[in-house]
Amino acid sequence: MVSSIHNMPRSNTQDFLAGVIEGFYGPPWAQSERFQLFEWMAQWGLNTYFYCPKDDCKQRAIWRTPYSPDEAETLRETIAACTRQQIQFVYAISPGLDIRYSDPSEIEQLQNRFLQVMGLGCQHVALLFDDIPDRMDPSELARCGSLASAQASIANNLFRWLRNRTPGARLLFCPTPYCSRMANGHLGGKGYLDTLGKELTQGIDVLWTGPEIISREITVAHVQEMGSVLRRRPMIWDNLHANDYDGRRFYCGPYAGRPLELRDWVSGILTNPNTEFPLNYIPFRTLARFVQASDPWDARAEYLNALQEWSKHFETCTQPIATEDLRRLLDCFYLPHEDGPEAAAFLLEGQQLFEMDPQLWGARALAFRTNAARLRDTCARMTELRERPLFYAMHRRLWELREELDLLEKYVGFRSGHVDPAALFGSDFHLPQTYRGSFTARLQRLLSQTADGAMIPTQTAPAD
Ligand code: GDL
Repeated sequence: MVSSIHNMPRSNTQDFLAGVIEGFYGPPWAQSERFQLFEWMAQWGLNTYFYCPKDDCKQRAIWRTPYSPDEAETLRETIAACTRQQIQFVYAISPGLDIRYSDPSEIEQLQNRFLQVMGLGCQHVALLFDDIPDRMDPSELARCGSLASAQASIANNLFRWLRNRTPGARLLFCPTPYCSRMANGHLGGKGYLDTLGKELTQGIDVLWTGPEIISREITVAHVQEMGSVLRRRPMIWDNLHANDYDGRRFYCGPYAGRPLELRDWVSGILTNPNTEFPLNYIPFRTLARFVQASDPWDARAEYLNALQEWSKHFETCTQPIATEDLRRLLDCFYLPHEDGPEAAAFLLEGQQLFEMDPQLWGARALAFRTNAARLRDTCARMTELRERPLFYAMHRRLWELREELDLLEKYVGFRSGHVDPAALFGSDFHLPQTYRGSFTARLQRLLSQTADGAMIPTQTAPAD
């Protein structure tokens, strides 16, 4: 399997793209946030910014409609800001929702868009076919042979055109199955990736998110195998810190679950992070360190260093927040598959207490209540942050955490008070309808997920 030149270690690090994808669902970043990003990137050595917010309608939903003069001006400003910081700007378009693959006028539409952004100073472009229906109109399918062939043919055509105009320009391509789980489920049709690997012109980069959309780990063996299938080193589109799929979470843990050697087997690493820009300091900082590090990668140590830097953004209008309080709080918003160690220890203590007879809790109950109350108070203190956008970005999730900590603290207090074990606990602050409510929450309670991922009907009647 591991045989071809595509599996030879990288030799030319200048071609290695390292940086940030603005590629999530939800509100795109503000210009001021992008400018801050570019400053950080330049300072930390990240070289690529990839523009493809899913909810820039002209990027995806109405991709044929040109940008208005105002919109074009905003893009021009963004591209110029990148250029000033020597960051490569990549403009991506996602025509897959309704493109007619075999209609040559569609290629013209794509060229027109690329011409528009090139006129604004952009050099590198991308063609994305993620999150689209994987079925083609039968007559189109008959003409093109397969979805993979249809997409490859469009990309090859554009690549030729692009390179004729600008020999150094890059074209990045996101396949319809962009992780192993999708490929294994034959999304895009059987053999999609094989066909793509064979038919896509060499020189076009292929984006890949790893074994999963949100990959806990990406190993060297995995990308070597993908390199063989795709016949080129994959370009990692990393969703490790993306949070657009769950409004209750955000991730400010370190870049983790990827060995440093990964860098030798991919053509770049680009992260598509939290939708809320202010929450991304540690994801960006630790990715930048990862790209340049030479020591063995210690994700927690890197996290703590980055947190030290980020803590300056947590200045308040009253007393400072203690470093350990900030660390405990942010450990609750760590990584998708992993709580930070301090949050994990707190949760474990809660689980163990609840498995015990409250009569035996003793000093453990008091310690748990003290920790819960302290964490709850740290949540409350975030309202004092001077950097308001940072507070606003976290606020809803902090409120939710605060409610839960408050409830737990009260519950453990009640049960430790030598009450009749049959006595029912209630809280005036956590009432039906207004606490843990919403139609969506009620729907969520209809099905439960087992540890291995199976969905089963929830046994108990859903309460509100
Ligand atoms: C996706 C989308 C991305 C989204 C992410 C996390 C890719 C290639 N596409 O599937 O836009 O932000 O998941 O929800 O990852």
